[in-house]
Amino acid sequence: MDLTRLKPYGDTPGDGMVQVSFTLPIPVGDEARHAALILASRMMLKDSKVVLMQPLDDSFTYFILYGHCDQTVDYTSIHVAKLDYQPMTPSDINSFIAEKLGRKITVIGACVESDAHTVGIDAIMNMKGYNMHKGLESYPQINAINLGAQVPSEELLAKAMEENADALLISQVVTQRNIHVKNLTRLIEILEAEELREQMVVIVGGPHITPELAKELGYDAGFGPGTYPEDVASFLVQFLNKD
Ligand code: B12
Repeated sequence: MDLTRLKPYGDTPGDGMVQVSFTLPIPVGDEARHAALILASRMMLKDSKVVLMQPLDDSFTYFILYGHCDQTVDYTSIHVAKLDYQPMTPSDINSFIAEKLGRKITVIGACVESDAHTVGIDAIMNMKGYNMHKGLESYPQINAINLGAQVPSEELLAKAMEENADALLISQVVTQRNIHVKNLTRLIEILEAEELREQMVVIVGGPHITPELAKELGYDAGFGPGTYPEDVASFLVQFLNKD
């Protein structure tokens, strides 16, 4: 296969078949189907077919279309920034903390400022965890404190000082009008103004967070969708061990 001209795979290699789904704010019907097909052609899909058209209510319709995409990508030219750590199991992480750091560590988690989406930070922190991966509260060597939703940066930092925290775990889910960037920047600015930035590891996660964005905003690491508690814990303990 020519990886310099990578194409989607449907039935046969390189046939370029893709599936797209979207909702239109119009009632279901022949006109709606036609509108969806025109949109698909303007997305540069060829020979598109509507394979599902379903009313969501009287004035919204959901579509799934199959179509042919001629575009290619040079896979060999792609270089993505990755976090530098070795994945470890929860049991190895606890042993690593006990043996290499020689003390329990404290992490404080929160959805800061306007964000009220706690499911992500709960997945990382809470005892029951996520998808059968237990959260940091279940790690004997980690003192995990979850402050929950809409925590002002000042309140988070006051708690971090009180607990002598090793790390802050920040969650940001809403990205409308770049509010995540504003909230995340505000936290770093306050940390820097209080001369606290070097005292703790600061990690951010959320569905639109990438390692690149996190670095750009002054964070030590960023984790995106599908993160498990042991991913962030592996990174954190290895990062703390470098100091
Ligand atoms: C549940 C939900 C809500 C609930 C939240 C309840 C709660 N207690 O969390 C309620 C109803 C309150 C809500 C409200 C709103 N919501 Co809402 N919500 C959702 C929904 C359906 C699911 C989010 C979720 O729980 N995902 C599951 C978790 C497990 O995934 P996750 O957050 O990505 O977390 C994982 C990783 O990202 C990562 N991670 C996350 N945080 C962290 C932190 C660290 C440190 C690390 C290491 C990793 C990490 O690890 C996690 C596990 O792998 C999404 C749509 C969707 N299907 O995603 C919309 C969605 C997020 N909401 C949205 C919106 C717009 C809103 C509102 C503005 C709606 C409104 N107009 O009022 C409000 C905003 C409220 C506020 N102030 O924040 C939009 C956001 C669009 C955008 N990109 O900005 C979405 C995408 C819906 C949509 N398609 O429009 N919402």
